[in-house]
Parts: sequence; structure tokens; C-alpha cells
Amino acid sequence: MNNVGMRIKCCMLRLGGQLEQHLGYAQVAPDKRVIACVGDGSFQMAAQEVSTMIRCGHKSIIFLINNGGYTAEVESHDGPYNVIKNWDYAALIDAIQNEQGKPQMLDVQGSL
Ligand SMILES: Cc1ncc(C[n+]2csc(CCOP(=O)(O)OP(=O)(O)O)c2C)c(N)n1
Ligand SMILES: [Mg+2]
Repeated sequence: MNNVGMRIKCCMLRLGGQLEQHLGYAQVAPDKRVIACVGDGSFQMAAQEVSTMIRCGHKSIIFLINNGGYTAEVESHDGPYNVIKNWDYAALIDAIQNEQGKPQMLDVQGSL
């Protein structure tokens, strides 16, 4: 495949950084479709970035991995603090777009 780039952002760095970096990539490459895989914990830290993505008409695709918590942390220290509240992500994006954008959402359930 030509003209395809890949950046890997390690989740053990700053939580929430994935969406911010995704926004930055999309902003400087408006002719490209930027694709990101983001954990639910990371998404919740920076969800407002979706507002700018919609406002700027980005063609981004975000795969939100909703596993109910900070799963990467469980191996090193497990506890109730690794569980996070499940959001209605589709309703959230709908509220953000507020009839001024065209985000499309697809809910896929089960093990991949
Ligand atoms: C600001 C900040 N706080 C805490 C951490 C520690 N940390 C690393 S990964 C992680 C959990 C990530 O959760 P999620 O994005 O849902 O991904 P998952 O592990 O569930 O795939 C946390 C809390 C961090 N990296 N940055
Ligand atoms: Mg998670």
C-alpha cells in the first residue's frame, strides 16, 4: 500500500494523549484519513477533542476499545480503581455534534 503512514503511541505514556495526537495528525494532513485505536480510559480523558475533529470536518476513524477500565494497569496493580464508568459513547458524540456535523457511529460487540 502506498502513501500510508503509521505512528504508534504507547498507552503507558500520558493517558489521553492518543486523541490529542490523533487530532494533530488529522489537522496537518487534511487530505488523509487518520485512524486511531483508543482505549475507553484514554478516550474519557480527552473526549472533547472530538468536538474539534467534527468542527474541522476531519475524516478520522476512531476505534474505541470499550473494555470497561484501565486494563493495562491490572497486571501490575489490580483494584477497583481500574474500573471506569461505562459511557453511552454514541449519545456523547451525538451531543457534541449537535446537528452541526456528520459523525457516523458503528457499535461492534464481542471478542475480536
Ligand atoms: C495521565 C496518566 N494517568 C495514568 C496513567 C497510567 N495508565 C497507563 S495505561 C492506563 C490505562 C489505559 O486504559 P485504556 O485507555 O482504557 O486502555 P486499556 O488498558 O483498557 O486497553 C493507565 C491509567 C498514564 N499513563 N497517564
Ligand atoms: Mg480500557
